[in-house]
Amino acid sequence: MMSTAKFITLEGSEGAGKTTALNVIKATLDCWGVTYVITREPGGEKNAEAIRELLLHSEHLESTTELLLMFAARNEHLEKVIRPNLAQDIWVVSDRFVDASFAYQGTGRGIAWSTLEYFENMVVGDTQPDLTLYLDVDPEVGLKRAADRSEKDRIEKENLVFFENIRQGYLKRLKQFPQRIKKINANRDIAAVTQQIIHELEKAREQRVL
Ligand code: T5A
Repeated sequence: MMSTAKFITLEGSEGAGKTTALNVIKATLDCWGVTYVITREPGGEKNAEAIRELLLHSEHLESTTELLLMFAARNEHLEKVIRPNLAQDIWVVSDRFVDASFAYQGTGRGIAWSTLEYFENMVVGDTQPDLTLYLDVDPEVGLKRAADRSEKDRIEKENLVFFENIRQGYLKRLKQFPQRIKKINANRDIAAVTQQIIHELEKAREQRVL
């Protein structure tokens, strides 16, 4: 029998509130009685986690190196975690996926959209998410939240313009894939954000997207 497992991804720039959103998704899937794994990018698999270390904690990386490492990690993650789980009828929820590369390496670092599409075709192919929740936060609000929470990694040390560009990248992807990507207004308080996430999940369930 063909697998009916679904693939959900979560996106947003720094301090958007992905940790809270993940907990809401978990609680909803538990309610639905669904079997799932939670994973993340970059990382989610042994080799990919080693690449994550390089990505987040190297002193400096060229933009092209960063792009290649993101997709190398993604390939390991897809081959060893995402596809095998989906094939066994286990849902996959990933904290970030390929849309992040369009936003961070694309509009953030200035790598051409067509280059990103080339790697997307090569590595992701048709393993695209069924649903993506994009937490849209004003960069100033997000950076303040992230700064209050913990020490910054290499990418979080970028300036405000970089994060404004990232937001534009996500909004461009949203325009391209309005059926798959749902925008959540993450500037509001946690209760309001939680409510909208549950609403989007339930709507997708009703529409048999999930
Ligand atoms: N990256 C990733 C790329 O460049 N390209 C790629 O292809 C991929 C996949 C990953 C980095 O790699 C980049 C993007 C990232 O820079 P990461 O640590 O996994 O690094 O990603 P982060 O975004 O840094 O993940 P965080 O765990 O830090 O999540 P969030 O969403 O930034 O933050 P979160 O949920 O911990 O919330 C931050 C704080 O705000 C509060 C929370 O309690 C917390 O203290 N908060 C709120 N406060 C008020 N109102 C709300 N609505 C709130 N929601 C949360």
